[in-house]
Amino acid sequence: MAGQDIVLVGIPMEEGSGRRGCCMGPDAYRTAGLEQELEALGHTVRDLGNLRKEQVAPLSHANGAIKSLDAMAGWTRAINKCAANLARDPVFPIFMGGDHALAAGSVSGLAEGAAEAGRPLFVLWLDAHADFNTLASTQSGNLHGTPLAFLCGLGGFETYLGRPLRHPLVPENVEILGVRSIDAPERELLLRHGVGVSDMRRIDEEGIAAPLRQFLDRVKRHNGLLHVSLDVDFLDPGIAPAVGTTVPGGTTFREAHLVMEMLHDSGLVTSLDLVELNPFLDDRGRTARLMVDLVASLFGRRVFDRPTRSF
Ligand code: B3U
Ligand code: MN
Ligand code: MN
Repeated sequence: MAGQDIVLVGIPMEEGSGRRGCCMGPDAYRTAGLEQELEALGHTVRDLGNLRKEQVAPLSHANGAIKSLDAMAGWTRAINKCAANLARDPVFPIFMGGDHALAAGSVSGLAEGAAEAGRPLFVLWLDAHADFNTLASTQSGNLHGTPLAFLCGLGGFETYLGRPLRHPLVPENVEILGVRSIDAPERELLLRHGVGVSDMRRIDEEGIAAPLRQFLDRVKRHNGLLHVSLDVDFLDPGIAPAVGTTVPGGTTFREAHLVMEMLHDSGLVTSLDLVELNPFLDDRGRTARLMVDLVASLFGRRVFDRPTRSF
């Protein structure tokens, strides 16, 4: 992964979460020095600035709990086009959110690029939640709880793109890691569709490296592209308070860095979402800085490199 051409895209979307503040996420990453850290590791970085959502005529749904469906559709369409274009270039896109609903656009666009390249797209979803609600099943109405169900081709999401999803993910090619909060209907849907799920129970028993290694082996065997979607609430709220939906019992500082280092060593990762950072809730920028440090680990920063010996 040395010397990559990285493209940063700011996505100040917050309508998918139940509260305000994620719109400041992209600027918090800039302030925390994401670009400079990546350049210091020998990569080239181009910041495209912030994307804007498309304007969509008002949309409604039978589920009256649903919030901001028009905004969701406008963002998904804009992000999808941007991601599909970036997927055709030999660059590594980082989508700086923004709430997790943005992944409906980023991953659907990247899936179009993967299909054109004739390679399967795998997704590692690092999250306290499964984000596998449908428009019919969501009780909160917060659409950041739905992108993975949309991306796996579940029905009823036609409003998001205003057309059918061209390249749904194969649910077996998705691994949700670190999950510890799943709604009852989500549990049923995850099982029915065969999505890979490694919950905190498994991580406690086997360590975080075991499920990750298994998944990475699968990606490698299939010559897949690998997208990583990193939700701040994957981390324990004690180290990452700047998120609207904290769930106790999250990954530790050491587990999270190990995941990033293993991902780096695999050489398989081709794109990244950074989502759910709410700078309004942060404690002197510490969550933003931790996220930047994790990205640095993903891009090759390490504690101690032993030079390879020639004898
Ligand atoms: N599953 C719940 C909670 C939730 C999902 N994603 C977040 N929270 N961040 C829901 O609202 O769909
Ligand atoms: Mn999420
Ligand atoms: Mn989450």
